[in-house]
Amino acid sequence: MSRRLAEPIRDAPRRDAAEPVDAVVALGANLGDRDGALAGAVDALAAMPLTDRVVCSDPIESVALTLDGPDETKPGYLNAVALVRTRLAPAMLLAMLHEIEDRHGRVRRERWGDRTLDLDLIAYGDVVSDDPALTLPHPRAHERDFVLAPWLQVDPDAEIPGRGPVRALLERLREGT
Ligand code: PH2
Ligand code: MG
Ligand code: MG
Repeated sequence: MSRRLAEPIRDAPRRDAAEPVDAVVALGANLGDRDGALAGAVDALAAMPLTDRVVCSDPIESVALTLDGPDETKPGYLNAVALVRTRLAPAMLLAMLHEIEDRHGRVRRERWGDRTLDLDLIAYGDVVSDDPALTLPHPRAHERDFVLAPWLQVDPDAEIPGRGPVRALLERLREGT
């Protein structure tokens, strides 16, 4: 091979691996050892490949939201939000969240039913996607105070792509406007 042909390859800019992205994961549990499930999930998030930082909010108590609205008769939830810096692609990250849920005995029976552990991918950087397999940002995150409040704790300047600052969304929700 001539030197001329080889050169462009040798001089081509190096393709770096994907840049890390800040993903937002909501954690929830309303059955069994809720504290243990959330703590175990944070450890499992930190142990994911291509993931170098996990910061989790304090857990908060919240009333179970059902398809018919808040239900005080259901076991209460412990919710938290984790910021996860990762180079995992969104679909791979989602698959890993499901795997962690499964390891915590998650049973998928009823939509919005009681659960030992729920891990929802709320945002992945500023990606906006209406893919039914993974809608980003999460289509209902902006209307859930149990997501917005802990998110604000770990990132006071957080924004939901296409919706605006989390702080303003939470204020609006609490004012009921
Ligand atoms: N998750 C649900 C359904 N209802 N209610 C509360 N308070 N917290 C949750 O995380 C939650 C819920 C389905 O994902
Ligand atoms: Mg959920
Ligand atoms: Mg879920």
